[in-house]
Amino acid sequence: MEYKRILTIQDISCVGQCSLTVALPIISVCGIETAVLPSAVLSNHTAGFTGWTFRDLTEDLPLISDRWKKENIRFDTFYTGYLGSTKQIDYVRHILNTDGNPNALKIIDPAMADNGKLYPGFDNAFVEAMKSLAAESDIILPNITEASLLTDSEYRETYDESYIAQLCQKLTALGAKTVVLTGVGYEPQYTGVVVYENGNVQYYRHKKIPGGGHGTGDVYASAFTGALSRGLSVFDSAKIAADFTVLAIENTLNDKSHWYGVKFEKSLLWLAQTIETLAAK
Ligand code: PXL
Repeated sequence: MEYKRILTIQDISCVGQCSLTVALPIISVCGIETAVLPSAVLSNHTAGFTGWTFRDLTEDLPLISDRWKKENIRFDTFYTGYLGSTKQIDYVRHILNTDGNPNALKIIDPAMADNGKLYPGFDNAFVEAMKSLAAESDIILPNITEASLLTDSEYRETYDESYIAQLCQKLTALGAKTVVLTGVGYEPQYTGVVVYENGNVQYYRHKKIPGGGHGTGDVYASAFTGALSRGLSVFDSAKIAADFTVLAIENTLNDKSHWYGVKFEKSLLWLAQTIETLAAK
């Protein structure tokens, strides 16, 4: 097996089970070398706590990248998540275009919004900058809120297949090659993921667990990236990532004190075994 090296660029939320603290274990357990570039360091994530510290690492990004060039370090895949500033997005685009091996894959999770709202601290300028990163993606992994912001579409809580198809088409018109749209549910008790690839729509429906959980977008994107990097198809990777995320949410449901994230750790073995089995086929 070719041993792949991924670079994931997102924040370290020291507590909160999101971004790098989930990406690193999840991608590693898939059998992929995972290098990290922290966009910022926060005491905890910004969803539900009363406050947080925020150390912006924007100006470290080009310095770190220059060092890697001197060491001749290159990456096979890039996976970006929560980014700390609008200026940082320009640096990240440069890194994605200069620090990769030929044909390096760009997976972009435009982590900036959910449930119809931007996360605290983000504004329209950030959305505009994110569009430029999305435009260069091989695979983009938005939720419906992020997809509507990136495509200047109305955000809807209830919708039909044509609304979803339009979001996907508009994202590809922006420049994204393949779309993996999460949190798409047409019936109250189900949610799912839409894969839009080469003009074809595929849908994987799975159960919806009320009270979903923070950080699940990052858990999902990390498992997807790991599975894809082991040679599984986009749709199979999207399915495995969904099943893994559902397991993590189920592990967490009975613990109300664990409201800030999902307990994915106990399902890592399941993920590793599932991917090993499928990758060997
Ligand atoms: O899970 C997305 C995410 C990542 N990083 C930080 C966040 C959030 C969501 O709120 O606040 C710092």
